Amino acid sequence: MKINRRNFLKVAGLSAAGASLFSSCTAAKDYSKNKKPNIIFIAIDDMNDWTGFLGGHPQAKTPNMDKLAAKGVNFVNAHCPAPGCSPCRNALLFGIEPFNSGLYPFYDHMKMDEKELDKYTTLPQLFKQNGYNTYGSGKIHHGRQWTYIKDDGKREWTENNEKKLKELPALVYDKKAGHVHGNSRKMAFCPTKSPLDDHPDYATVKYGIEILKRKHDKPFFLGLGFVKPHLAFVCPKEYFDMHAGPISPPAIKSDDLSDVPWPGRAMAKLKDDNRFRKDKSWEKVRRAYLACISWTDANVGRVIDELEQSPWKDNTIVVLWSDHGYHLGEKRSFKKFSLWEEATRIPFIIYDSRNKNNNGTCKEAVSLIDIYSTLTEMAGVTAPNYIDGESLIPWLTKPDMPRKKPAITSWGRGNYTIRTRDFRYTRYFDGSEELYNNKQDPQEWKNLADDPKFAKNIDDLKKWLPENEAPLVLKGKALHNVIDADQPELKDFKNSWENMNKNIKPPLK
Ligand SMILES: [Ca+2]
Ligand SMILES: [Ca+2]
Repeated sequence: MKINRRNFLKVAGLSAAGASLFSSCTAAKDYSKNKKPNIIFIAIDDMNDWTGFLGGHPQAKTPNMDKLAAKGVNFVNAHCPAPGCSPCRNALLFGIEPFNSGLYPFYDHMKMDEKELDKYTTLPQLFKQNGYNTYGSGKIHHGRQWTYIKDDGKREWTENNEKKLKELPALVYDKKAGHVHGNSRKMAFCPTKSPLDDHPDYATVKYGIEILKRKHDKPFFLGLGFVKPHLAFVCPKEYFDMHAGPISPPAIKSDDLSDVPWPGRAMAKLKDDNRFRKDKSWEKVRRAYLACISWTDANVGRVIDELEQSPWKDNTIVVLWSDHGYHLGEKRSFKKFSLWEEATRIPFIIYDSRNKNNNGTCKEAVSLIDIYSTLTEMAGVTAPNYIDGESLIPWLTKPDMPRKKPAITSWGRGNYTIRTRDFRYTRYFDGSEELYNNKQDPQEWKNLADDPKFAKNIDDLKKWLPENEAPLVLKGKALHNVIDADQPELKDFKNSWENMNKNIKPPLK
């Protein structure tokens, strides 16, 4: 790819970290001279660091993804642009931060203004416009039409598997073999009794394998979106059997929220935590989550094994990511929707089969917002001018190179967290703050924001907060489940806190 002015600035920006401009340019040049690579784009829903290659839980079993992480670059300090399916995927696929697009909460693409969507070129759409055949199956975008926006996928996909997935029968649950909250289809944590072919992720991989077996006269972009380990935590029994023993709870400090400001407390799902404590179901919930991650791992393995047997094995880039992390009791919370490590940190691997020496572990903070620039540059495709994020190509060749730019996660207008290699600084819309020294306190138990010793750290980190915030986009807005600058109903939350706290054992201070 030619270094145009925009890319030059990007490279120059990266070089501020200490790498020479010359070596960054060389890295980019090496990529540009190659034949167009194929891309396998693996999107995983709600998978946190409970994997072997990230070490978030000692009982995690993910041999296939571990192997992929070892072959490629394993970004162990990677974070989402927003801790919710819709805002994260809009940021990643449109290539723009929520504070620049105004797409802070959830949206229904079918109800959004066409002009709003027309501002952006999605990643698969861009590849399609640049000589690629694009194939999609499963949850790539968030929403009713997982793989496409508005127009039956025509702008993004040469072909997509949506119709077949829609025809799959509902999964049958073996409720007695696990835990189900009431009659809920969603709050279910148990094995399925359905044949493998009925599981959407299995069907998505089947489609992926079919694409890899085809003859291709153009480079391809294959998007495979897995819906597990998202709720319901259900998958074939075999994967529950892999996690039969007692499940260790994560490290939890029961009064952890006591030094957290009100907006942070409001993000914690105390009711869920309270319920699972009361009916003693936390272990079953965690077992089901580990089982679903192992199930996802098996599906990833099927695609990678097929790739290795295929003619594309030496000219394909695999990028694997999850849209955000997950709380399983830490900070007295369940699910995502917060600005702590559990919710922002995600699995993120780039394996470039053309450059098999590009492997290792990157501990610098990176964001999924960087995928757009990275993939387009690797493939020699020119990205639109509005794109946020920076190419991670320099870190594919030198994963331990220091990086200046931190990862920024937004959750509602006004709520931001800045993650560097060693620190996390969070500022909520009302000005309240948190600071964690992740190197010494990986659980983020001790909020240091009021400690004068760290005033300089806060000043330095604050500089990365967005200078301008795009106004919230109203049309097509769906779930808006965060207290933020646009719905600052803190007073109501404070009033209800007393009542909620009465039922929490031990009560929070
Ligand atoms: Ca998700
Ligand atoms: Ca704390």
